[in-house]
Amino acid sequence: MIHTRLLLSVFASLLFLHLPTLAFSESLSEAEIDEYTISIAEEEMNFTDNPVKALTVNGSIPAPTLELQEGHVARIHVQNELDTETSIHWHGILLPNREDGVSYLTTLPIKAGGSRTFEFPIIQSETYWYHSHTGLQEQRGVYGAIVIHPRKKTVKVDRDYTLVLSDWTDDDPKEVLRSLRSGTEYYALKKGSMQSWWGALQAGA
Ligand SMILES: [Cu+2]
Repeated sequence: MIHTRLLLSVFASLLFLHLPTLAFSESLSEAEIDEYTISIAEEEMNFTDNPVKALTVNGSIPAPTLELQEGHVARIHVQNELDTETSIHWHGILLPNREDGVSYLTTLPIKAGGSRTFEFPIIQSETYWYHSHTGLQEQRGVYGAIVIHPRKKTVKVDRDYTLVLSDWTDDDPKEVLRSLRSGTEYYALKKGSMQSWWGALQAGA
């Protein structure tokens, strides 16, 4: 798993210090359901005046923030509009293994044109994220925040904001990976940050 993204929530750090108090065994049928449908598709996006193919969730990058409530049950329908398989991993969420979403490890992939409904009790709070765990789909846009509100609010706030920080490149992530692996200093050259032995010698290093 590549953890290149930093998720921040302005309110996250202090709100949720208490430990989960519920066990998985809480009856799913009695709990309230927090339900979402998310749809993964390929679309043209334009962040740099240069339209490129990207992967969106419900038409956006980042994916929509899923707001859940501790003590409820999450029911999330994932639709795959791609012509290739996909997956969604609920990063950092305590859940039954089969709902974890990592293809070929805990959960079967969602086939092209297929869908899967994930369902799990929400036994924790705080800010997390979700992302595709297939190929480099996450790098192309399939990531978003999960905000789980605690049972008991311990900090009074007027308004919560969720901030998702990520980077973007118009280049195909596969090409980025290839360039990085080839060890040709491609990106250092491009940014003019190539180390120069001659420059270092001249500077008396
Ligand atoms: Cu992850």
